[in-house]
Amino acid sequence: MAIIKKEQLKKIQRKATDIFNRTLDQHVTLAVTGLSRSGKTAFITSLVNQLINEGNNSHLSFFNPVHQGRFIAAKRVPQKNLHIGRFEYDASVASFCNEPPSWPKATNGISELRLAIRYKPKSSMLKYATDTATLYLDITDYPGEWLLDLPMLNQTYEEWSESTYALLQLEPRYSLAKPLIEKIKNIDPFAPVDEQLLADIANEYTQLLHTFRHEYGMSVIQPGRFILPGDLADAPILQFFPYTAFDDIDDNAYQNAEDNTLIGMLRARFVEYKERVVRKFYKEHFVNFDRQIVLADCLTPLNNGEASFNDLQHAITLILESFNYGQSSLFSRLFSPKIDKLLFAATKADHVTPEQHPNLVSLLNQLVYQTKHQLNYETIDMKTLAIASVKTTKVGTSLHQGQSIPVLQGRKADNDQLITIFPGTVPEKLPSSGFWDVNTFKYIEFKPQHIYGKHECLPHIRMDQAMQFLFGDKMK
Ligand SMILES: Nc1nc2c(ncn2[C@@H]2O[C@H](COP(=O)(O)OP(=O)(O)O)[C@@H](O)[C@H]2O)c(=O)[nH]1
Ligand SMILES: [Mg+2]
Repeated sequence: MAIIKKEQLKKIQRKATDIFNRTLDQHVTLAVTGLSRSGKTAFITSLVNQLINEGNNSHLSFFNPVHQGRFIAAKRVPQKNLHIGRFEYDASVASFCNEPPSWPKATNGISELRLAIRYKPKSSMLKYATDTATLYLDITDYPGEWLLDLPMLNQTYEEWSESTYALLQLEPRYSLAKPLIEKIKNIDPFAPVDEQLLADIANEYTQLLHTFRHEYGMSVIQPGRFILPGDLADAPILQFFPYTAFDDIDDNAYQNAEDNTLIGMLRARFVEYKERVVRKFYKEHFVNFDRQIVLADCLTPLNNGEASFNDLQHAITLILESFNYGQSSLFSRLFSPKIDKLLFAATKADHVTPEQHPNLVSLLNQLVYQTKHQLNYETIDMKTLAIASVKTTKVGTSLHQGQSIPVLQGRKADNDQLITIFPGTVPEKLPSSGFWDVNTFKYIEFKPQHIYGKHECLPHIRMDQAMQFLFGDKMK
């Protein structure tokens, strides 16, 4: 009899705890973005790897739940949105375990992964209510290029063509775009549309965007979907281009052009793209994000030179528009976003010696905050950090002309050669023109270090600080 009573009591207690747990469960949607090759896949892989292997020599002392001994365990659980691709964690982490190790494969769209993180709540009320609580973390990976399209929502096809044309006038874009601009000049915009011609020129424009991005390290790529189409690859909605000869045509004729003319079709596709691609992304995905990390690789543009660096600066200004929640901003008028914390992280900090990290952060600060005074970020808590999701180098010192200087040691990505270098200094401020003549910074691609299995933690720099800012407050 006594036993039954005890059992029943336990059952009631468990039920009560369940109810409490359910109400105490927290849920955070964390969005990870950045331009292609800024390190999104590496960041998510590292974050998941650190959390699910916590305790196995992970280094997360700046992540409060770990530091305070309240972290219990994290595991992957089925994602919430079944229509979105899965983030390929297993394949990504396996690439670091291979011999020789390699970087995960490049991705071109949106993907998702869900973690359940169990922890002991700190606050006394919660402590007596339940032993453990769970934070569900939905992580979404999406291309930063998609945010570059936001300003298009406010433009007509004519305005967009003109602003794109102005951008194409600047080097290095101009020399590369000249043949295409000439070709566009020579077509009759009011002739009945030739679908093949339109597809061919759109394809040429897309190739040009790839060249800007991948060969010249330019960051402002519009439309962003053209180089990162996700599931829209080859869809006609991505087949249009800026008409670069508006000055030569009659405005009335343009306004009255039917959809079956070349220019009419271009205009119709542009409008369709804005509605079905740009607006759809913000409405279906962006408005659901609670927390956002924007990854920026400042080191590659620094290595590429002035044009590439200035373009990064321009891209960051455009990206920031998506977080400009001021009453009068385009963004707030169109959507009701709810992001309350925004982290800007300078990635690949393992490419510079540690004493350069403060400079890297202050450079990023200047890139981010240059426009801050014009915008209204009151509702968002913002922070900047220098991180390495996957640390590839070891720090040491070396004697140079009788002086001890900090150096890095790592394996070169192309030939696996072990090298020791001083990669150079990072400017603390936005470089002026004179800087580029004396810039000595050298970016060498490193191979990741091998880990012995997926249960081993990847070496990192400040991933714990990133986690603390992004969701540590939800695990109190
Ligand atoms: N040294 C170093 N290189 C990194 C790091 N993260 C990314 N990379 C490099 O940047 C490339 C692109 O990273 P990835 O995560 O695929 O970028 P994504 O296109 O934004 O997803 C990788 O292949 C690496 O060469 C890092 O933390 N340290
Ligand atoms: Mg990726």
